[in-house]
Amino acid sequence: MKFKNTHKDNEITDESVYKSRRKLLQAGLIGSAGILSSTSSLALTLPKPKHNAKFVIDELTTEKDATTYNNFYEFGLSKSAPSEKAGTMQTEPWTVDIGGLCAQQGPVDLEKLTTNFQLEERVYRMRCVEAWSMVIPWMGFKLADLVKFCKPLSSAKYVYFETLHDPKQMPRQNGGSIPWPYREGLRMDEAMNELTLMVVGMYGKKLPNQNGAPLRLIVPWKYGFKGIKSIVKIKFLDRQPVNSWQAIAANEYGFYANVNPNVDHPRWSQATERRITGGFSLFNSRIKTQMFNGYGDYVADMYKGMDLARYF
Ligand SMILES: Nc1nc2c(c(=O)[nH]1)N[C@H]1C(S)=C(S)[C@@H](COP(=O)(O)O)O[C@H]1N2
Ligand SMILES: [Mo]
Repeated sequence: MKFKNTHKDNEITDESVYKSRRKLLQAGLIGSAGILSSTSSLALTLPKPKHNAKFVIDELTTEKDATTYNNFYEFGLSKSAPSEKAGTMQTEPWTVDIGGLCAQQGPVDLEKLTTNFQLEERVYRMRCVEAWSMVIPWMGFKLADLVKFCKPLSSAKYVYFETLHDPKQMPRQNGGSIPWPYREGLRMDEAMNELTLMVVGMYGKKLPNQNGAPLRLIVPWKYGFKGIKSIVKIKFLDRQPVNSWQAIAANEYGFYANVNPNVDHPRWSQATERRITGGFSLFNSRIKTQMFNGYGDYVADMYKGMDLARYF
């Protein structure tokens, strides 16, 4: 499998958009009417997203791989546990509780968010800290839109997120070594970055439960664990929060978790990754990991002057 260097996402031409659309067609991922054609048949109807041609990649992980090879520890540690066990999770209705250092306080219906903010479809690379990666067409709105809606105070420097905590629905929350609920956070400028998405769908459909339905975070220049799933709480803080993986092993997983081929995990190299297309196997192509997962043009400025080996 040949890997195409996709550094220049922001210089995508009409031709490459067409080519990638043709690839999706060939892979059977979209109908000829386009990748978004199935959204009208959803129970919770999502408004039609705008296809963002700036974020297209000439390669795509199959929907089957992206929805059966997952990390969602609330349902088990194996990659197949989420797709086997998350199906019964109740995701409608869904409210997000907003609080902390902001003017907008209290619960907000998810539907209000999906109708108030422009939904976009974007294809992003996703790089897990375990050194596998995928290319996934997400559907969502900018976290920046939600942050503005919350009217943060000037003292708010970080945004903090929590996953649903419901051991009746999430069997592994009854034990295990992770302090539940799963937690994540971003610095305010990271939250406001145009790449940062609140995701409600993938492959032109509503987000499957195993991928973090009905609302999850996607931060494509960071390791996958920053992409917290099934979000029920958002809080604005003046101090850097401790995210779940940092709480578990601070020497292995930091707060920033920017994809960085030059900073190895203490137990394995981060220089390359196994690109998952067509089923996980030892024969998946190994490709070079890109600094900031290839999104440096959009994000490198935020980390100027920071020692990225120290703030990993
Ligand atoms: N609540 C919660 N969110 C989570 C996780 C988790 O275990 N629980 N796993 C993270 C990790 S390690 C990765 S790589 C991605 C995987 O997302 P995917 O299954 O949609 O590919 O979700 C992240 N979000
Ligand atoms: Mo991950």
